[in-house]
Amino acid sequence: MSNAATDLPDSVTLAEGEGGLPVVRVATAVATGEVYLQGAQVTAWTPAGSDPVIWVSGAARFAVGEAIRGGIPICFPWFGAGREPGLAPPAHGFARLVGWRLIDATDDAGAVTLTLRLTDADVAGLPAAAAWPHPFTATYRVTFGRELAVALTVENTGDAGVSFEEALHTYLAVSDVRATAVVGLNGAPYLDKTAGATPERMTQRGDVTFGGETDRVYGSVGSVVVRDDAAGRSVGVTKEGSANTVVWNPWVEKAAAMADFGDDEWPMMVCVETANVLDDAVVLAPGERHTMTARYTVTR
Ligand code: TA6
Repeated sequence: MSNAATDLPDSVTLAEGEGGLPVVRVATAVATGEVYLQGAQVTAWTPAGSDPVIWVSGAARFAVGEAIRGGIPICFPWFGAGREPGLAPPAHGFARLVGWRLIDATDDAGAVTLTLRLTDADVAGLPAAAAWPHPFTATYRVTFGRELAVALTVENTGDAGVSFEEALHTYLAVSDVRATAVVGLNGAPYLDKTAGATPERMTQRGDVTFGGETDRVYGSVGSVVVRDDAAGRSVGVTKEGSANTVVWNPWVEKAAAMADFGDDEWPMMVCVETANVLDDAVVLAPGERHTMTARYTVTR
C-alpha cells in the first residue's frame, strides 16, 4: 500500500520532530523506528515485544547543525579528529550535521526500508565540508523489522582517488553497562584511546567488560554480541565491509563533562560501532563504491 500524495507507505510518516527537525517515523506490527533527516540519524528502533534497543540521551540537543547524542550517528568522511590535521572541527565529519534526502520508502510485510542520500552538492559551501572537497554520493538504507539493518554505500563520483573514514556510531540501550559484556573480540588487537595522547596498542583478552571509561578501536571484521545480563537480553551485531569495531562508554567524568549527556546516564548505554577508521580507512578509485553494513538482532 502506498500513500499516493506523498508516495510513502501508510506505515511511514514524515513529521516535525524534536526541535522542529524533520523526522521519518515508521510503525508496523513488526517494529517501530525513527530517522531524523539531519544526519540520516536513526534515533529509535523497537521490535514488537521488545524494549527499545537504541539509546538517546535525555539531554540530547535537537537543533540544526548540532550532533544528536545517541541513536546511530553516521561518522563520515572522518572519524574523531580525522587522520590528518585541518579536518576537525567538527569531530566525526559533517555527514551527521547536515540534511539528507529521503529518496525511497518501501514496506515489505511490515519490514520498512528507507533510502536516504547525501552528495557533495548537498554540502557545497558548508564550512564543515571545506576540508574534504571531494565529489561523492552517499546512500544509506535502513530497514526497520524484527532486525534493524543499516547499509552505508559511498561512491567516488570524482575523477581522482579518494580516501575516507566511516563509522556507524551506534548507541545501544543496556540496563547496566557494569553488568554488560561484549562477546566476540577475544584476541583482537585494539587501540586504547583512554591511554592519553597516544593510544596504546593492546590485545583483547576474553569478553569486553566495563569498569571505567572505555574507548577502544578494535581491528576486527567479525560479529559481536552485546550481553546485557541484568536485563537477560542480548543484541547481536553482525557486519560486512568493516575492519574496525569501536567500543565506547564515557563513564562518570566524561559523561559529566558533556552538556548533552546526563550525568547519571552512562550506565544505560554502550556504543558498539561498525567502522573503517585510521589505517583501515576506505580508498576508492574514480567510479568505485564501497558498502558497510550492520545488522542488529535482539534475543532474550
Ligand atoms: O567513538 C568513540 C568516540 O570517538 C569517543 O572518543 C567520544 O569522542 C565519542 O566518540 C563521542 O564523540 P562525539 O563527537 O559524538 O561527542
